[in-house]
Amino acid sequence: MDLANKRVLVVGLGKSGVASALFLKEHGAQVTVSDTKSGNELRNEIPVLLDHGITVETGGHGERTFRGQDLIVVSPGVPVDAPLLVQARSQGEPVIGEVELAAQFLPGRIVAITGSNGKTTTTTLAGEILTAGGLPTLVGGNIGTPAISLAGRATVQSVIVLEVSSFQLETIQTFHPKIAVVLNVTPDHLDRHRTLEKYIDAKARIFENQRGDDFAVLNADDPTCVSLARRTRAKVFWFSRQKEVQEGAWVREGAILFRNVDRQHEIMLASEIPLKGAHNLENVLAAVCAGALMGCAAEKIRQAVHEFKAVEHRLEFVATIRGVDYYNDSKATNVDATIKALESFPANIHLILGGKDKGSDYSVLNDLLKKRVKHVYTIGAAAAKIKSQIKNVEVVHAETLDNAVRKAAAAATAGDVVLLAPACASFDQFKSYEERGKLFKEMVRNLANA
Ligand code: UMA
Repeated sequence: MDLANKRVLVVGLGKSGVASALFLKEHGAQVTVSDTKSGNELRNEIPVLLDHGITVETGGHGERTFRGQDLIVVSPGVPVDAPLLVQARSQGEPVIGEVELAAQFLPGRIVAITGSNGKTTTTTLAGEILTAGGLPTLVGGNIGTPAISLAGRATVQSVIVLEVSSFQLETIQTFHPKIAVVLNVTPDHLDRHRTLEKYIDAKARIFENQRGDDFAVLNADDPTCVSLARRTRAKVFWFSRQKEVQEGAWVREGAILFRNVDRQHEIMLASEIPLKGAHNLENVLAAVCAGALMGCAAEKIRQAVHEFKAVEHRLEFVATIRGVDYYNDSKATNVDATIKALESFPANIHLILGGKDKGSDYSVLNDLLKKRVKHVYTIGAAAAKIKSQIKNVEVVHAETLDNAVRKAAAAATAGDVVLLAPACASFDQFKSYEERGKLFKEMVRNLANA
């Protein structure tokens, strides 16, 4: 794509928007950025853009701004059916997402990882396996480093591991992963996609440009992943923690095996995985597949998994205070992630739930709440909806995270677990799930000093 003197509009001035605007400007485009937030809210982002000669529109998207553009690049958080985007498309203006822009400028092979849960852990681990295997590896995408910001560093030898979300996949055109991993698909982001079917369709776009010499890595234990196998032209490798697979990774008598055609390798013992929870075994199996398919030696894969530390905000152990264990799973932003977190502890859990609702059904937690949870502490905008849908457990309305931590700490006794696994997005009370997790950890550490 030749960007020289092209008029390009970037919609959204978050991480993706800033990185895209700077990249486009550097490649000679005439760039405008538009965001609904006020100039004051964006005071940290604006100066660097103005310094680079980028035009900035704040406080809303002007209709005229969208007219006559040669290209519109949208941030993942911008709904694809926003009226101004629909209108721009109808006038023949190409609309792509930040990941698609990156795809057009990233040399090297892409390993793309999607799924409703486990993406961040699997992306990070796959990056470490490939690095241990001696491959020049870059990691980015939904994990927090916009894919476009890797474009300057990647070469044809690079392996680029990208966490990709359904939002990002909705706006691809040529994005073509050598390996596409789908970890699982459970209801999420229904406020944006409206139906589960549309959410699955967005995820399935990860295969759209794959060919017969590419690979799809799918979870044999997840019914939606099994049905997705029909939607790819790539060669399918499976992973399973429950059964043997023909080609891919599985567990036999406690050992993780990988088989490709007729060659079978023992990678490591499942007991060597330093992460809690059955879902993390799935994440490891998926990352093992990606590493093995890229040619990494079994010993290097084992070493990388063995040395892997839990990703921050993903069932992250924070501290033991007066015999109570505190875990930060702020990244559990949907109900399925909360289920996986609850399944990681046998009983006596004090669960902090709530935040911005995404159209979720919280009643699916009821069975686990009954068996494993002592109290639920609700916070944020979703609190009333959660209270109306859950049962079998005492619900304490805490409103804020700070209050929830203090109430849980007061109620918990030695041997209990206080778990932040909120099943909701963070944006009603926090800037991001990272900010929510960091504050939780700070509050817990303050308890230790109290
Ligand atoms: N905005 C508009 N108009 C709109 C909507 C939003 O101007 O109609 C503006 C907002 O005012 C804001 C900006 O767009 O200033 C934010 O854009 P964004 O939401 O796309 O956020 P980024 O900072 O660019 O972060 C995005 C991803 N965010 C989302 O998908 C919501 C980040 O994933 C990702 O790390 C980052 O790109 C780099 O790739 C976060 C996320 O929550 C972690 N992802 C979801 C998830 O994991 O479940 C999909």
